[in-house]
Amino acid sequence: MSTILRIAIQKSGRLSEDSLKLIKECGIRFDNGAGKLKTSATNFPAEILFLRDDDIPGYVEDGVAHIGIVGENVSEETHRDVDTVHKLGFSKCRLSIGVLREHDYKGVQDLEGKSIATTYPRLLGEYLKANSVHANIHEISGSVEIAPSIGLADAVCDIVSSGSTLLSNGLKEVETIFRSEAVLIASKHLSEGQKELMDQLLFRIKSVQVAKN
Ligand code: PRT
Ligand code: ZN
Repeated sequence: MSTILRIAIQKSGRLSEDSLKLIKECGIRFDNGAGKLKTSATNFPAEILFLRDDDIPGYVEDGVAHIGIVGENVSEETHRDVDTVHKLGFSKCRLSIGVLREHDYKGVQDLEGKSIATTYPRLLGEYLKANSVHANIHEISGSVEIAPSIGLADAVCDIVSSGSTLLSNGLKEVETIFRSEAVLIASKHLSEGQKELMDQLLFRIKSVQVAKN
């Protein structure tokens, strides 16, 4: 059986467009029919799987996908056993702590005993531990920024890009705990043939990046 490289990318969201663009710029052609969950490249031995970003590290760990494109924030939070192969330079953002604007925040110790709403309990927990702060991590699955204004939590820990979401929810950014961008991750159990294909793709990715700089 001939070797095929299975590449997982986000189906629809902030990573999708740039992930598809990068694959196309690498000269890989495929039929990107709307709503498809899987497609085959026509001029490279690859298949593309369209998934939710949170699921990508797990699929790569299991070897269902051989490589994937995902935010470092998601890759670190899910803590799967995968290799981070290369930084891709797009979808840059940061994971930050925000508190109500009127809060007279003086430093991370102010979070002692407070409750913090987040979808990133693991990264937040590590940060608090490293700073010897004991806070109550309140895990919620979305609309994190609204939590302080409705009395659900004292602070939030969420992804920030421009900062306008924090601002429009009456919050200010007080600590940056993690800086992220899209990365290429790979399974630790690739066959020689799959590795060879990944290296070919990586070579093209690096060439695309060099051409842009
Ligand atoms: O459906 P699926 O699970 O696949 O997607 P998703 O909704 O979980 O993720 P998505 O598409 O929103 O984001 C995918 C990845 O893009 C994230 O994991 C980050 O690596 C990266 N990224 C870059 C961002 C942002 N910028 C961003 N601004 N992810 C989220 N946001 C959100 C943030 O959560 C907050 O609500 O945008 C808001 C803040 O933006 P600003 O500009 O107002 O600060
Ligand atoms: Zn997601």
